[in-house]
Amino acid sequence: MTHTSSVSLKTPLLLEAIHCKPTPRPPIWMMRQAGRYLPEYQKLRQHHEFQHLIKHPDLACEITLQPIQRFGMDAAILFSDILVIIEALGLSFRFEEKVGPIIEPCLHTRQDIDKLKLLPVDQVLDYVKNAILLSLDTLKSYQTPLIGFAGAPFTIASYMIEGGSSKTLEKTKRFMATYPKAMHRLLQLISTATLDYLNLQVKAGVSMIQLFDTWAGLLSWEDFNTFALPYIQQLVGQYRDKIPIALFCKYSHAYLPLLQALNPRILSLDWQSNLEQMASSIPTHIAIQGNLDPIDLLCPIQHIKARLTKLLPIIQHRPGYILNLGHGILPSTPVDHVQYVVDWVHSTPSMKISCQD
Ligand code: 1CP
Repeated sequence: MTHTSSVSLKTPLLLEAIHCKPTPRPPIWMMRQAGRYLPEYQKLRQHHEFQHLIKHPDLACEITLQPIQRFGMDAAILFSDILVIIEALGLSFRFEEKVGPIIEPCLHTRQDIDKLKLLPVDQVLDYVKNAILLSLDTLKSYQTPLIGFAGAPFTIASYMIEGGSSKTLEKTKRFMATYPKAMHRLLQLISTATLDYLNLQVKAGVSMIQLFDTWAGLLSWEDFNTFALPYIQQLVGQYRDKIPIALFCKYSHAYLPLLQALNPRILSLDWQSNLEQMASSIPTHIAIQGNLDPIDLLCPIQHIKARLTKLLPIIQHRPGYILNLGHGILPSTPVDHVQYVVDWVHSTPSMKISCQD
């Protein structure tokens, strides 16, 4: 199904939900909605490297728009990657099929960190600004807001130290234990770069920022408090009055009270969190986003329907709810299952509370 522009001039549902206003139905978008499960993305990918796609604003814009055109999602997320920021610190990355990201050179010692220099973010990542500007221009006719994003400092630091993906963060944890001061210098440097990067995105016109601390949930309570939380706090603190920020951290149910205490505008819950409990315990001025298990979308439609039906009490009674997954959509997800979820949300019963105010 192809969705074309709407003629209504109403505030987009996403923006209403971010401000915790009642909406006739919840807005929906999906983490990693622009990507590998889409045949139209795969087609482009046959001809171009991932890097080429993110660095060419016309292609990045085309991919950003794909889930809007195909499904009618209520928000677009810029097609890019959290790792682009490391280029502003003089490192480079590439993606290898079946391996994932490879970061070069990766960091082994204190001296490696002392050698890092922050390059001008607005010059190095000018292509991101151009991709945002082009996407916003094209999104106008769909009246769909654009979400920008960044990795939180801990997650970015972990890629720089591991040199790629890791399920245990062994090197990062050893580095933190051996060189805690150097780790803080690294985190502060990334934080400064990220502030500039968010500034670039906000100035270009995104409506919301999703901050991904994907791997901070692998930390112990003490390490989370020492190495992840203060840097998320810096970013949320600096941007609270400038743009709504959604905080996402995989395996974060234990840390949700800490994230909530930062008073972000939106909490993006992973699929292990008890959404019903969170919907009643998180203060109603904080919007919540989530949290279907991405694997639910690989299951039969009846199962997906049952999962969605369970969301009804939240949809009908909790203003400030954004329907999303609890992590990124998987490459093997059938597109008709994504369409089913979007269609279900579009036809879902209205909120039982007034949508007038
Ligand atoms: O075509 C390909 O082979 C590249 C696959 C791909 C895609 C489509 C990667 C490599 N990144 C992306 C896009 C991407 N990455 C987006 C685009 C917008 C959208 O959401 O549709 C976003 C927001 C990201 C964010 C991202 N990249 C995160 C945080 C979100 C999360 O999933 O936790 C992380 C951890 C990354 C690193 C990364 N980039 C790509 C991959 C496969 C990974 C994960 C590797 C790993 O597991 O360590």
